[in-house]
Amino acid sequence: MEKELEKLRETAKKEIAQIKEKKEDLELIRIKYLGRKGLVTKILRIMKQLSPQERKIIGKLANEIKEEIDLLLSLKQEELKRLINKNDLKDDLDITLPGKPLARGKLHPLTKILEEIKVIFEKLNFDIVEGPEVETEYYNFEALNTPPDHPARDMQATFYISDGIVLRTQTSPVQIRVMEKNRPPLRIIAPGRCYRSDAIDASHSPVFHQVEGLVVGKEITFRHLKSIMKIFFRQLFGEDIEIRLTPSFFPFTEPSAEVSVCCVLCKGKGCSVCQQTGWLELFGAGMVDPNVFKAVGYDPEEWTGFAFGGGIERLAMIKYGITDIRLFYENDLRFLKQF
Ligand code: 2NM
Repeated sequence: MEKELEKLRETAKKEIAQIKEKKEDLELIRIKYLGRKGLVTKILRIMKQLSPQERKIIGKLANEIKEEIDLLLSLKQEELKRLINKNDLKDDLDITLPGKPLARGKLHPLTKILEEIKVIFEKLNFDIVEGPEVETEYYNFEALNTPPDHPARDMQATFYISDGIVLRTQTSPVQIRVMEKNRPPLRIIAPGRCYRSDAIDASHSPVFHQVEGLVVGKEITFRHLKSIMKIFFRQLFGEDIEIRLTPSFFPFTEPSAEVSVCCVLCKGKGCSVCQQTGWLELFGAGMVDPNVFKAVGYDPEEWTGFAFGGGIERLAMIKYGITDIRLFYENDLRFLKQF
């Protein structure tokens, strides 16, 4: 009986050692030896028929074998698990493969054209300045020679935060702040977000962007203004572009002008974008009004200067052929992916 048991132990050990990969084989061996009708179980069942002496020895041995098989089976199970994991890695995961490409973001068309504008003016030695979007009426209007009865101060056009506090309607208040803090000569552009309480349509938005420029120095003339405008628009739209200046009015400049470029779409022949005129009015401009210089403590007899400004959306719409200003603010990927 003892010999039989030892033989059982050896064959079980061999069989467990021979298992290569199939987890089911483990279960078959467990049933063969330790199951309800298993070989070791059977011996433990017939114990009652043995003499007390034999029962003691055989019982001990049978229990030992049972525990040993149990242990070997669980060790083998762990081994198989490790092996399977290793094979899975080998078969399914090639860690040398390049990763899935991530969708790449692009610059917003307004950011893109603003970058271009900044580069053009930086090359012309302009400094780029920024300032607050929430302004006092003084910086947004008073200092810019815009009297309280001017149409631009109408409640309809300006967003009031509280008494005397507005959302800036232009970026020129930034230039007032720079002039207050610095002595001439000065050469700056002030780009940024502006607000006007306009009805929304294809070419108007209550939130929009402007870029305004200012040059102050000794004997700065209207010819300098025209020259800078020509250089700027030719760099932005192409070296063959013609520009023209026509009379206009702004409270903060005298004389004032509209700066137009020959329509880039129809080359001046007349089309729907230029309303058959052949010209696109893009910037306002003029010689800084002496009253503006007085407001910032510059002597208008000593210093002269020119200023100009216009909407960035309009420039981008013409440059990229965009026909509705609202597209800039809707974050539609089908639109944004095109630039
Ligand atoms: C424009 C048109 C004309 C302008 C004037 C000034 C300042 F501060 F010097 F008075 N800054 N910007 C100006 C002049 C802006 O935008 C349509």
